[in-house]
Parts: sequence; structure tokens; C-alpha cells
Amino acid sequence: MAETQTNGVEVLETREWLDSLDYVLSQGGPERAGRLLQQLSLHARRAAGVNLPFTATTPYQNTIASRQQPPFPGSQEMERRIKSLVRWNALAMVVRANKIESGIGGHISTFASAATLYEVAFNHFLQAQTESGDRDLVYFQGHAAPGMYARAYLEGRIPKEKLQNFRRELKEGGGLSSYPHPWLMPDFWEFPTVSMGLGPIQAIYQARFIRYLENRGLKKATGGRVWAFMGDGEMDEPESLGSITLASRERLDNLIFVVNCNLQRLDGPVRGNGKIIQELEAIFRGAGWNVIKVIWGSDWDNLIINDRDGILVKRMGEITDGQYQKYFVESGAYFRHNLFGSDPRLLKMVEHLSDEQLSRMRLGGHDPIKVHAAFKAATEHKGAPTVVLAKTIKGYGLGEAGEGKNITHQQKKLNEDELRVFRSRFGIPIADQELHDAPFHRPADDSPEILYMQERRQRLGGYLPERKVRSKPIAPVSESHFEEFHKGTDGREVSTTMVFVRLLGKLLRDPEIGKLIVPIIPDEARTFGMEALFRQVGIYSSVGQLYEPVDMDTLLYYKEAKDGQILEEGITEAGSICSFIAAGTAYANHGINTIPFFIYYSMFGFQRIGDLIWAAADMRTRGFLIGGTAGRTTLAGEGLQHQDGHSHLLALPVPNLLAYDPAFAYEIGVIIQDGIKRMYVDQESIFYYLTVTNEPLAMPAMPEGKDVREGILKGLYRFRASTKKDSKLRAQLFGSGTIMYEVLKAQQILEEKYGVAADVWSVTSYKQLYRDGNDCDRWNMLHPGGTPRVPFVTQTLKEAPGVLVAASDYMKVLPESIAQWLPRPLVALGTDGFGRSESRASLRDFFEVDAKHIVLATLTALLRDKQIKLEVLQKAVNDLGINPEKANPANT
Ligand SMILES: Cc1ncc(C[n+]2csc(CCOP(=O)(O)OP(=O)(O)O)c2C)c(N)n1
Ligand SMILES: [Mg+2]
Repeated sequence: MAETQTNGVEVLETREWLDSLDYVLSQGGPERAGRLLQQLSLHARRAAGVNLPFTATTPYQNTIASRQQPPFPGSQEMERRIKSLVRWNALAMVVRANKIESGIGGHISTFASAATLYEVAFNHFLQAQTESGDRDLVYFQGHAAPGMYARAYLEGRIPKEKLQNFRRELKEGGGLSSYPHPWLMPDFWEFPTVSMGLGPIQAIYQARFIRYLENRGLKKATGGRVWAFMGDGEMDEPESLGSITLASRERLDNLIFVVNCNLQRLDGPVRGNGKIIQELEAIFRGAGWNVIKVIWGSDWDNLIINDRDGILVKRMGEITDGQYQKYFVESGAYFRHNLFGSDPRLLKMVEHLSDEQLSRMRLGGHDPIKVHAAFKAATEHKGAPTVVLAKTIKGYGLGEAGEGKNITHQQKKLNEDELRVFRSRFGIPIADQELHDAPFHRPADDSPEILYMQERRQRLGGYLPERKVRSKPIAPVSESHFEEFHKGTDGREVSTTMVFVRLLGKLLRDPEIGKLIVPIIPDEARTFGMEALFRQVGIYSSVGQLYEPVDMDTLLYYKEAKDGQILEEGITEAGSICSFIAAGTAYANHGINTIPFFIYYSMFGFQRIGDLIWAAADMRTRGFLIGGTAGRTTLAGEGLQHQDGHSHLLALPVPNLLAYDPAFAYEIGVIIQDGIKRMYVDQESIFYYLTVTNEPLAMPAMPEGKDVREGILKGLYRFRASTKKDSKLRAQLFGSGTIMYEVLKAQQILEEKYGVAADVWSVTSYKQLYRDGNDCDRWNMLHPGGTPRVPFVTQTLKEAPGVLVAASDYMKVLPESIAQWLPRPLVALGTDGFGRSESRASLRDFFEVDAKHIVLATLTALLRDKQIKLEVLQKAVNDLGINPEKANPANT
């Protein structure tokens, strides 16, 4: 190709075609030119079978040509000065923090590269309140947080004392959290983003949820947008890109991604041997997004306009990102030689520029005019989401201290010389002799800079970020929904999943809260017997139903509707939890108390999307996570990858999550009733995890007694006392979930065959008991000599005689977590080990959690206490049909 182009005729021919195209462009504009090119390519294909090579990318240049740029609607000089102040304070915050406490960390170079992107957004685009009353929701890149704090300081929203305590949250008077954490700064941050990839995917589902609220008539205004700022390295996280087609499919033109392409991540280049901007362009274009590349700054405009034969843009496209990074740290002479030196024509193009000038040619992401043009186009684009790919330099402005260098991400300490260089480059009025302390600098309230930035924010409706709870508490929910479950099923066998679905159906019909319920399902509704809801409330679809469903003539057909209530997410637990988060935080973000119920295969919850659940906790999300098909032996047949015997352990670490493993219908009723009250009436920032199972069982009536309800919620109550109170041999058996039914069988065997009187306790939540036990111990430790607090479990069991045995469908360590607060040693049975494809009975035998093993464990404990003879136990092993030589399921 290169040789043939030098051929004279071809050069001439090319020139003529280009001239013609220029004429069309000047007469008809870019759209006309685009249509013509399409016709040309069609013609070539039809007439002569010319196949244009597939290309998902456009040339390595700005999407918006310089002549298409709108005028800059503000004072560039003023904005540059404000930006410099933000830069300085962001840097000073990190440098100071590390001076005072070496190793406290923080990031300088990320915000340094992104400052123009943020400042243009803050001064011109990010709406704290739109005319329609909506506002923009902004996902700030987590480790750019110092920039947001620095700006808030200049705006007068964060006092200097707090800035001093960046990353020192436990200091007197409080500090600032390292990254965006709504849990820690509930009036400031809205979205935790720093676990990379979680911001982008959450932003997509947030933008979709806004449409859902609008289509369902829960929210009126439109006009607010969702902005998500992210790093180019971050795009390698599967969550960043995994849901981008949802955004285009749903035509989310209320969504804007801004990817700061500084070509670097933590260790080195994102794509040293490739080009991240081109790669991302191909991916997003392929997915149907509007892609705006901001690569070159205004300094390049003339070179690009004069690049008639496209040799410059071609050459730019050849250079790898690793090499571009090298240019950032090298001299202008090196740049000239390496990039332009490949072709005498290129050298000629830049002969009028000195090396110094060449080295200062700005990139697009550092040029407010280019960034403004991109954001404006993004906000005006209709019918698809937009991604802005902005090229920048990591550590911009740090010079020798790290600009463009591989170490820059970790740079936290600047010496006095380096501070001086930065100070001078950005014109911060701080004297040399004061520099050693890296002091903060804020001009007076009535200085032109502060007035300008305040005026800009006022125009855009106020400050950002700012978190506020915008909803009012709901009225208490009618008791009547829950009463049915107190009665039991009169011997009819139902699973706890069916119980839950029935309760959900009732709540959906409630005149007050019915519309607020958001059922979220990752393609498992039929597994959970929820298909009746398809028809009852419909499946949400932004376009309604454009086809005649195959099961139209059945009662429970697959009904999609614009105001459908179910979020049928398809097979994406990550996407579903993002919907859960969006719905569960709408009380704050949108002032709407939506109540999400996310129903999923329990195995694919905490261990698959645990980090998003952690983010949900940080964000003060409210709602119910429902782990269906739960339990290692309750889910028959499915085997190792499906059978969950540990999600309750994985639920332990989440501080504001309540986790329950209910056995009976009325327990589910009590827990959900209390959950709605605590979260939506009392407005507590907690959420719930409930496991439900698919084993049909007869549901008993709720026992009498005022302490039952309290026990269910606190984690433990006596379900059935032994009738043989005068028996010498006593036991207390703890059961949870469906294993409760094995415990009840064991109670009977123990009484009938071994003369052991056993009480059965339902443990609905080991987590609740564990937390309460720890809380009491801690208080007692800190208050020696005070009246000791007694944990609920200790108090409840204080008069319960005999040996203690627990069995659940989860690992043994779960009951063992409360052993220290029990009056006597505990024998725990559980399902440690890999699951198997088998029937429930075989699985319970294999994992040793069936009735016979519970009996054996009880007798073993009685022998330990010298209450029965060895022969009784030996005979029992035989009578119960237990094979003592069977392999240990924990390690087979
Ligand atoms: C899931 C996750 N893994 C690792 C990290 C640690 N980490 C923080 S920033 C960073 C590099 C970020 O690079 P990039 O996304 O390109 O952002 P930049 O700072 O260059 O803007 C890494 C690895 C993290 N925060 N989250
Ligand atoms: Mg980067």
C-alpha cells in the first residue's frame, strides 16, 4: 500500500477524490458526506465485489473535528486557575498526610491526569438539580477522591481541619475517608466505586432503573443523567464491560461513561503493545454505544487539518501506547525523531515547531475545549449511551516526580524541589519558604476564583457529590398479610420458597406498598415457582411486548410490559445485584422507598458477587436478598457447584446485614414483616439475607408465647419442648432450615428408643446470636466490676438441661461460632465438604446431618458426660445403620 501510494497517478487520483469529498463536505455537511461514502461502498461491493475490510475502529484522532467544536461557554483562564487550585490542594492533602503518618497512602497521579475532565464537568455539566427537578448521579473514580475533597474545600463545604485528616477518620473531629464510602461519609458520598469495575456496572443498572421508575409511574421528572468516571486499567475488570450491551439495548441515552485513558494502571502501561483507546472504541461501538474519542488537544488542530493525505493520523495510529508513554517523559527532540522521523513529509509538517513547543503539545483530555465539546455532544446524543475516551498523562504536572512514569500511581511523597516545580507550573501563590509543609491554599470567599466556581455550581443546582435521604418513612404495613403463615398448613407440604412467593404475592397486592416492591430475578423464576407473578405484575420491558408470546394461550404466560414490575435480568447475578442496589438506595437517590427482593440461587450469591454485596452494604442499601435452593443437602441432585453449605458464613462479615435460615412459614412471615418495618418505617440502614429451600414439608403453626416472635428475630426460640420432663437423660437440640425436620425426627427417636427427653430449638440466625454474644463480651471487658451483660443465647438456655447438639445444612463452624456462650459444650453437625449429585436422604446420610446422626451425636455427648454406657452407644451405631468406616465428607 505504501509503495503504491507513491505512484504518481494514484496520488493524483486520490487527491481528486479527496477534493471532491471536501466539496461535498463544505456544501452538504458531514451527514451528506457520510451518506455518500456509504453509497460508494455499497456500489463498490455490488458492482465489483469490493470487500472493505471490517473495521470496528475509526482513525486515531478526535471524533469531533475542530471545526465542529462549540464555543467554550465560560472563562477559560478563570477555570484554569480554579483547576490549578484544586490540583494543588489535592496534591497537598496526600503529601501532608504521608508526611505526618508515613505509609498512610493516597493517590496523586490519578486526579492529576483527570483534573480537566472533572473540572469541565463540574463547571458546565454535572447537575445537582435540573429544571425538571431531577439531578445527575455521578460515579466518581474511587482513587480520584482527593480531587473531589479539594474542590469541596474550595467550595467551602469541607473545613481545612478535615482535609488535614485525610485518611485519618478516627482523629478527633473526624477525617476524610480514603475513597467514596457512603457508610463513612453519609452526607457526602453516594456511590462506593473503588473496588474497580463495580462503578461502571452499577452506573448502567442505575440508568436503567431510572427508566424503570419512570415507565412504572413511580417517578415523574426526567432529565437527570448518570455519569461514571473510570480508569482505563479498570476496563479490564469483567464487570466494567460485562453489561454494556444492556445499556445500548435499553437505549440509555441518560448514561455517560468517561474513561480516563492515561494509558497506565498501577504497575505499568494498560496496553504497552497496543492501544487501549482503539480497543475500547471497537468494543463500545460494537455494542452500539456512541463513542467520542478525545485524543489530541487544540495544539494539534492545524497539523491535523493540514494532514491532507492522512499520513500523520496514520502514523499516530501505528505508535503503541507504550511508546506514547515514552514520549511523555522524553524531550521534544526524541519525540520529533521517533514519531515524525519515519517520513520526511512528517518532519516537514513540524519543522516550524521548536523541540520545546513539540514537547508541550497538549493531549485532548487536558484541553478544556476538547473535553467540553465531547461532554456537550454526549449530553445531546439521543438513543444510545455515550462513552468518552479521553487521552491524558498519568501524574500530569508532577514532572520529574512522576509524570507519565511507571511509578507514578504510587507516588505520595514530594520533596521541596518537586513541590516548588508543581507550585510554579500551576501558579499557586505560596512562598518558597512555606512550601516544606505543603500548605493548603484557599482564596478568600470573595475572590474571583471562588465567586466563579460558586456561581457555576449555583447555576447547576448546587454541589456534588452530596448524599441525602430524600424519602419519608412508609406507614406500617398491614398485619393481615402475615397472619395466614402463623397458622401452618395443616399437614399440606409446601417449601419455604413457596411460602415466600405467596407472601411476596400478597405484598404486591397491598394498596400502599404493592407498587414499591421490586422483584429481581436472574432467570430463575420457574425454579422458584414464581411464574404466576409474570402474569400478575408483568415483566418490565422498556418497549413493552413486540411479539406474541409462545405461551399466550396459557394462564401464566410470559408477559412483558412497559409498566411490568419484575426485573427479569437474565443470567447475570452481577447485573441483578446492581438492580437490587439501585432499587435499595432509591430512598436516598430518588426519594422513593422501593423495596427490592432479589431471588437467586444461593450458591451464586455471596461467593460469586460478594464484592457487590459489600458495596451494597457500604451504600446503605435496603431490601431482601433471598437465597433460593439453599442448603448443601436440601438441593437434591444438583451437585458440587450448586449445593450451598456456606453462604451463611459468607454473610457473617457484612456488618449491616441480618442473615436468617428459617425453617417454618411463620418464621419467614415474622422476619420479613420486621424487616420492612425496620428498613422502611424506622429507616434503618440494614438489609436482609434469607435462605429458602425447595423441599416440600408440612408447615407447623406458630407456637404460643410472647417470646417466640422475639426469639425468631434474635435468632433462637424453643419450638417444641419434650413432654417427658422427668426423664433423667436430657438433651437440647438446635435445628435450622430444612434440617430442622431431621432434628424433629431425632427428638422422637431419642425419646422412644433411648429414653432421652430432648427439647427442640429453632435457630433462625446464628449470625444474630454471634453478634449479640460478642457485643456482651466486649461490654463486660470494658466495664469490669459492672453488672455483666448476659448474651441472649446464654440467658435463653440457662435453665435448659442436658447435652447440646446442633445440626444445620451449613458448615459446622456456623453453630460453633456461638459455642462459647452456651452453658455446656456443643456438638455440631454440618455439611463441610463438596456437594454431590444425590437424593436428599443420601446426601444427609453422606454429610451426617440426618436424624440418625443427630441421635448418634446426642448419645455420644451423653456418654462423654458419663450418663450412658459405652455398650448403649455401640449398639446404637449398629441399630441406626451407621457405617463407622465411611469416608469423611469434609475431605472427599
Ligand atoms: C478490584 C480492584 N483491584 C485492584 C485495585 C487496586 N488498584 C487501585 S487503583 C489501581 C490502578 C488503576 O488504574 P486505572 O484504572 O487505569 O486508573 P488510573 O489511576 O490510571 O486513572 C489498582 C490496581 C482496586 N482498587 N480494585
Ligand atoms: Mg489508567
